[in-house]
Amino acid sequence: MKTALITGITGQDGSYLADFLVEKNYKVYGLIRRSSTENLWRLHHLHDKIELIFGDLLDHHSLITAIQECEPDEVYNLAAQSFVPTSWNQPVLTGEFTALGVTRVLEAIRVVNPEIRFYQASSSEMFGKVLEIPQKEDTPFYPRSPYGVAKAFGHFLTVNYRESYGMHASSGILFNHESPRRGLEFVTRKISNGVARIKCGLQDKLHLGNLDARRDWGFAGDYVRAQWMMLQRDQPDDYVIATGETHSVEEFVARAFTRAGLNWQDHVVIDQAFIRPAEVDLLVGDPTKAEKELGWKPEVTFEELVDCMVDADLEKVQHEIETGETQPQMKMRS
Ligand code: NAP
Ligand code: G4F
Repeated sequence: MKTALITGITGQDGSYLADFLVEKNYKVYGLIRRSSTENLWRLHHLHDKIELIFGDLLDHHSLITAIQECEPDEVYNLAAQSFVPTSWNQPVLTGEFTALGVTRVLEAIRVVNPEIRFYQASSSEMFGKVLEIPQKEDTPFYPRSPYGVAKAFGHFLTVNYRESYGMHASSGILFNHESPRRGLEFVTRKISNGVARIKCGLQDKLHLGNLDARRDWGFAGDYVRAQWMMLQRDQPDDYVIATGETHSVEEFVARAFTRAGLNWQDHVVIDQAFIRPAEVDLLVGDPTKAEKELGWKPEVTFEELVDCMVDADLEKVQHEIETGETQPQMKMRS
């Protein structure tokens, strides 16, 4: 039985990766940070199948202790401040988590056991103002947010530890991936949740920013499979993980409202509060290397992804109404 430690296990990808590794008969540990309110909703179904251990990417000592206690074969570093707009409001903290946090994890591995295999959650946000279409592993980076800059640091540090110390450190350059477990602040889930609430009469308008931005959207369940595949290779390397298709936010909106039998033009309001200081206009990845070397292919199409997110939120909102558990929508300015 192999052992894995996942940082960021409470997040979208962490929960899908935990599902995947439990299914593969791994002993799974998840690193969580202390919180005054419970935030384990994505993991409840795994309560007797994984173990949680306290630690924080800001606290080097806690990472060393966690790795010593779990004795993992593989570490998946998914923890990060991952919301792009927050990176302009909290650029220093974003650098601490998302950039220097990678250094702390890699150093902890190097000190405790450099044979541990390491996965770094790099991002297509590093391509930013893209210098090539589609984006490949060797496309130069031009990040457009403090988040993108921090991810570029983590990416090159991973390459550097591989080259400096011969560590089995791989970096997945993942394009946007979504699911019913996506955080409510990201545009896809904001849309699917908004559609469900409008359909159920809980709100009438959905405030959004730039509808022209284009993203290469895939399903998170497909993408965590690629993360695991990278660590099974004899040689560590970097891989673009993407569908190769790009769609605008407007296309996502139109499909989501149609799925619920609504006309998006009746409900969507363009709100300057959601326009970013610098935008990433177009992302589309070329996953050829991952297809050839890992044998990885996405299985869920864009249309299936939108439909499954809307259906899941419709079911969730209807259930909340039936059980009287509906929560007021808090106003968030980004
Ligand atoms: P997510 O849902 O926002 O989850 C982020 C995770 O990081 C949460 O578990 C969070 O814990 C944890 N975390 C944040 N700061 C931490 C700290 N200081 N110490 C320990 N844990 C901390 O993100 P995701 O969508 O699953 O993405 C996973 C990773 O892939 C992230 O690194 C993200 O930047 C990267 N990525 C995501 C995408 C995408 O489209 N989803 C694409 C490319 C790359 P709390 O629950 O305590 O906040
Ligand atoms: O869903 P988003 O917030 O995701 P974004 O910025 O592309 O970042 C996500 O994907 C990255 C991979 O490329 C990850 F590394 C990162 O951690 C995160 O998971 O925004 C997508 C697009 C943007 O162009 C944004 O301007 O949607 C546009 N948008 C339009 N209206 C909106 C809104 N985004 C949000 N969050 N909220 C809006 O109201």
